[in-house]
Amino acid sequence: RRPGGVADLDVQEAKPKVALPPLYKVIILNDDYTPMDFVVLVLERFFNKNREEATRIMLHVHQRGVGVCGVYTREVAETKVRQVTNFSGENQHPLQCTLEPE
Ligand code: NFA
Repeated sequence: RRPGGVADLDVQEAKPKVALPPLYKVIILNDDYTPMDFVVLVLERFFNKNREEATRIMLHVHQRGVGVCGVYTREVAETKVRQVTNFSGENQHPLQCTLEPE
């Protein structure tokens, strides 16, 4: 019971709430036209992957159709999607990037 509490029966102890924010996967999708090197560059530039990891993810997407580039809070994930979409469009590549709740 803490100072200011009223009665033992109806005073709830405050439980510290430490809820983590919801997380979102940023996904890239395979297509037949975007060059492999461009996808690797995107993964290095926007998802902070080294060449080896970027190549692994790119090949996974190429072979399986879809792959996770990273997991972020909503605003960060939305920014990544926008950056990839803009960068792909500027370079006339159809690379698609989206976000999904984890
Ligand atoms: N499938 C593309 C190609 O053969 C490469 C690619 C990989 C595109 C991953 C998009 C995502 N050039």
